[in-house]
Amino acid sequence: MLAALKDALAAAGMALRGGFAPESGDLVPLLDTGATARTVLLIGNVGGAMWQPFAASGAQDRYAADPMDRWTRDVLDPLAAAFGAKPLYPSDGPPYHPFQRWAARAEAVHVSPLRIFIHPAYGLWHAYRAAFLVAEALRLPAPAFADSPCLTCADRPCLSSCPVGAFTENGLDDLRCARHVDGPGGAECRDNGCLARRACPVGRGHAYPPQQMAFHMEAFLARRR
Ligand code: B12
Repeated sequence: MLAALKDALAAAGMALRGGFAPESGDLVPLLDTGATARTVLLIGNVGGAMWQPFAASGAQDRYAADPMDRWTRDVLDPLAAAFGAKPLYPSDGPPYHPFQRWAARAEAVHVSPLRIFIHPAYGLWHAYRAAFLVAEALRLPAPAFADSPCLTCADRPCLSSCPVGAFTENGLDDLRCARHVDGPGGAECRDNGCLARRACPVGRGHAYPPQQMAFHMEAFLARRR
């Protein structure tokens, strides 16, 4: 089952990001049958692999709002049905499903100083597209857990690269960020992606292509306008 799922995901530029056997503290909802899911599979995107399939899908012409989220559902709802899984999405909510908590159960990701999760190989260039809840206990390869690369990063350039200091002790000041990015001095972040995220030395080779950077920035601004 997992090999077939991986192949189907690869066609959409997505990847299986690992999985875990849920426990009560994981806040995993029940299946539609009322039973407890025995496996949660996490699906995501790493590096720029998803951009081309998404751009070629026509979703940006088809959907005026949230085209990537809607395309994700178009791709993954039928796949989940074919695999007998219940799909959950990061944008379901509020209240939101705790995708980052689940991610930390499934693979070697850690909270970065920017609060988004860092992966030892992909750095900050990855995200989650869905969780598939499965009734059966699937045998999953053991995750290759590793320490956070931030522990040995003395300079922490991510924290000094935001032109308006939007990363505060309390997390991202998204209003301050959006005002800058949407303003006359924000073209560099708007067109080429968040300067703080791009300052991270980990996984630079996996950075999203410029069109994807600009797409995510515009989506972030659209939520605030
Ligand atoms: C709401 C939201 C936002 C809001 C945040 C509003 C706010 N102040 O809360 C806004 C719109 C600002 C936002 C922006 C972005 N977001 Co956002 N966002 C979400 C969303 C939909 C819900 C987050 C949430 O409330 N979860 C509920 C809590 C209960 O979940 P949780 O997993 O238990 O929470 C964990 C985290 O909070 C984490 N954590 C966070 N901060 C800290 C700090 C410390 C000290 C510790 C220990 C833990 C910790 O630990 C918790 C427990 O494990 C998630 C998707 C999701 N469903 O999780 C994406 C998500 C977190 N966002 C994501 C991204 C990529 C971004 C952006 C970079 C998007 C962009 N423009 O490209 C920006 C920048 C974010 C930044 N630098 O901080 C990704 C992160 C992927 C990753 N690598 O980790 C997610 C997972 C979506 C996805 N599809 O993958 N986001």
